[in-house]
Order: sequence, then C-alpha cells, then structure tokens
Amino acid sequence: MSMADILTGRIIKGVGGNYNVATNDGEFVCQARGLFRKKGISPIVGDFVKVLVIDRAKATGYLKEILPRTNELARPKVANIDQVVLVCTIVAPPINLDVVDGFLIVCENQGIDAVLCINKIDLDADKLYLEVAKSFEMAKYQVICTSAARGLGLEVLRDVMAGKTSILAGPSGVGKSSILNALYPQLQLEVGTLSEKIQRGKHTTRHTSLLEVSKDTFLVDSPGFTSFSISHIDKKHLQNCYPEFKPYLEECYYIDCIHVSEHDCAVKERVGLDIDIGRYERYKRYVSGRNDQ
Ligand SMILES: Nc1nc2c(ncn2[C@@H]2O[C@H](COP(=O)(O)OP(=O)(O)OP(=O)(O)O)[C@@H](O)[C@H]2O)c(=O)[nH]1
Ligand SMILES: [Mg+2]
Ligand SMILES: [Zn+2]
Repeated sequence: MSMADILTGRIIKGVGGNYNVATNDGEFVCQARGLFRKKGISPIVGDFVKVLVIDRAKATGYLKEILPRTNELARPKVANIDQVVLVCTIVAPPINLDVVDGFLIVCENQGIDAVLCINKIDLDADKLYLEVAKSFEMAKYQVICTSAARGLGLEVLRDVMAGKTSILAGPSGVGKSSILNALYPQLQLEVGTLSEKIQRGKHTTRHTSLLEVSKDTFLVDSPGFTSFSISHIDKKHLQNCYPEFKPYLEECYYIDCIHVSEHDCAVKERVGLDIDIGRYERYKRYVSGRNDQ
C-alpha cells in the first residue's frame, strides 16, 4: 500500500458507525472497525484522524488512527474545541440556572473556555436578561445577548467565534441552529418550533456536526440536552470551577475551607460584592450534594 492511500482529516459527523471525515481531498465516509472499541476509545466529532482510503472514487475509507485530543466534552460529545458557546434563553424555554452553572462547571473542570449567549432577548419584555448577564459577568464570563430572530448581537458573536472551533451547546429550543443560520444562511440547518419539539420528543438537531464556515472558523451544532450531572466532580474540587472564587481561595482561615459554614472565609466575605449571591447559593447547594438536575 502506498503512502498516498493515507489521508489526514477531521471528523465532521458520526452517525450509525459511519464517520464523515473532511480531508484536503474532499469528504470521505469512513468506518471504524473494531480497532478503537478494543482500545476503549471511540471516534467523535472534532477528532483529527488518519484515514486509510478504500475507494477514492466512492470517497470511502477506514479510520486508522485518532490523533491526540487537546480536550473533549462528554455531552455533547466533541473533541478539540477552542470554546463552548453556552446558549440559553430567559423565557422560552425558561432559564434553568442550575443547567447554566452545571455546564460552566463542566467546562471549567475540562479546562475549556466558555462564553454565555442569552438568545431570544426579543421575547424578554422585562429585560431580565440584563440581570442574568450581570451575574455571569461577575463570574468572569463573557456574556453575549442575542436575538437570532431580530438579528441582535450576532456580530459580537461572529467576532468571538472567528478563527476558532466553537461548539454551540444548550437546552433544546434555545435557538442554537437558528443563531448559526442567522450568521451563516448557507448552512440551512433545520430549526423547529417549541410545540413541534414537544411532539417529536424535543430535539430538532439530532446529531452533532462540525461545520466549516471559513478556512479557519469551525462551528459545531449539537442536539439540545435536557439534563446532565456534575456529580462526578469532587465536592472539594468544585470551588476551583468558579472563576470568581479564585482570587480568594488562598485567603480563607482553613486551608481545606469549602466556603460553606467555616468562619473567616474569604469567599463568603465577598458574596454580594464581587461574588453573585445566586451563584454562591447554588454553589452551596451543589456542595451539600443536592445537585440533581
Ligand atoms: N422569538 C425568537 N425566536 C427564536 C429566536 N431564535 C430561535 N427562535 C425560535 O426558537 C425555535 C427553536 O429554535 P432552534 O434553532 O431549532 O433551537 P435549537 O437550540 O437548535 O434546538 P435543538 O436543535 O432541538 O437543540 C424556533 O422556532 C426558532 O424560530 C429568537 O432570537 N427569538
Ligand atoms: Mg438545533
Ligand atoms: Zn472559605
């Protein structure tokens, strides 16, 4: 077999054991064989891979090797991303702050940058989004408020995603696909109304897919999630997943302080100042184990 039969590329989609791999020679549909299952590693969207070409004309091949990942998320499943754009809405669907916190905690735990996008601000007559935005800005997150329907805030988001691989993640129906369509109409992603989603069992986007919108900008659309867990994160480690706690963690009286009921706690002293009360109260609830979502 000649060298020319091996290509490198990136998995852009994986459905039913078939992986679509974008290469310099076009898109190949590949199978994984048993190779990876034996090693306990399965290929996911975003993986850089080596492909053994089976048939160039038919653009088919086998995945030969997965190149080392810089990072990965378990839900939605994706690898080698520069940032997560966590999309939420205030009113339709109603915001679930435990889901927002939980997802940001997972990103911090995995060492993945995250920005928050509050979409459908056109529906938020009371402008509650301003307060939500402020609470997450205090936590050191960039917050981008958008309306895919009205075209608000989209340029800011475009700039934040330029030159990077970003995944849009968030509950079903918040408008992840709508935002991508508004920014890049050529994508023509399927979007669904909330009532259709309920009838169809929620998700309009059913598979995670990586979309190349320019030479160096990649966007990942993903199916909405309904719930997930942070219970795998050690309770003592949870404090490290709060960027706004970081400046104070060394200043508590007890070195093993978890900032709940200890006295002389530097974190607690900042609550209501530069630590948002809501974020802190939810943190306390997660630490005491009631983090079911
Ligand atoms: N009013 C308003 N509606 C929006 C906005 N963005 C999206 N929608 C609507 O919200 C509904 C859901 O949008 P989708 O883009 O399918 O949501 P999604 O997050 O991709 O959902 P899943 O693929 O199921 O995870 C559609 O009816 C959109 O037209 C917005 O900014 N304002
Ligand atoms: Mg979608
Ligand atoms: Zn403390």
